[in-house]
Amino acid sequence: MPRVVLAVVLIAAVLAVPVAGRPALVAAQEATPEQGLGGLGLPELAITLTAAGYEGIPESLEAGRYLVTLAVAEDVGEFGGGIEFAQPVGVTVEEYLAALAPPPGEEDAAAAEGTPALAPDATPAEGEEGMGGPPAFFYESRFAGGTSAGPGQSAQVVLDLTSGEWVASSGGDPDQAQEPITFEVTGEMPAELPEPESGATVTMGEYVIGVTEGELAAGSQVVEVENRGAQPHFIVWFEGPDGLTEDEVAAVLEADLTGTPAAVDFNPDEDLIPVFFTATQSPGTSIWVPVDLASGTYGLACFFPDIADGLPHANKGMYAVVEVGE
Ligand SMILES: [Cu+2]
Repeated sequence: MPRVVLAVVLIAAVLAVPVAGRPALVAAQEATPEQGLGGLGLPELAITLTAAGYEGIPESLEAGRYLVTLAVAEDVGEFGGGIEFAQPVGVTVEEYLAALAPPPGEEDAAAAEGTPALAPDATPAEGEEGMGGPPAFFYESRFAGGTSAGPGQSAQVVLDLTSGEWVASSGGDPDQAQEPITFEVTGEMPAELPEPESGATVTMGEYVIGVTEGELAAGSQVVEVENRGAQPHFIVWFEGPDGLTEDEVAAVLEADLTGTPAAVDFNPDEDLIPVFFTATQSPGTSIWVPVDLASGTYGLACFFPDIADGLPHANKGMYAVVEVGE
């Protein structure tokens, strides 16, 4: 398996962007059912993530729109952890799992390399830039989304699980050694799927990301994240210094790509703080997540590797700066 595949999977994870010296996932989601996701009568999937593994995923589920609650145990580690739901297409589950597993030694190497400001893992491995992008199955597989939380915290997400074989995993996060869980989803999707109310819709596409309905506000709210594009996308939400501009984000992204210092008047390693992550979603999918935002300046960026050249989507312009007011 080419090394770039690992890079792809790693960044598809970014579950708890493992950045030394930066706060882990800030308590971005302390969702409670009162915020609107609990009253829809959706089937629920309560999953616990401990250092030992994922618990609470049955071997077989009915197709449907699920309210997933992920409780992350304290023993998971300082960066917490997450879950991503993927249905391999074009490869067997075994091949997909093999692509998720880091080759021996890779884990330590990745940890030792240090982490540039935004999403370094999305950079194609040296010497592989010319290979024309990651393998096709990565773009054909069905990514339903997912969520993450810090140690001792929990997070919720509403997502759709359609009929077929699924893999629940960290998406290959090297900080998460837990074994992926495979499970089967049977039956047809219900014709009527309740749609959670949301305060804002964030839309992803090539190569744009933005709030297309409502607005992000300070405090607790449900946000719909939809992929209207042709490739898989995910979002790293980060808080930046007040007044952060898109030009500054562009400068940091370019610097990450080239390995040079960014010409910005803040320290990207300390001042761009990942606060939230929503896992990879395939075209046509929506998820609903409760988020709790402080007022401030946020950046949203996708680091999924592009189908054409493997470059992170953020480096093709897929980022946005959003002001969240009081
Ligand atoms: Cu993307």
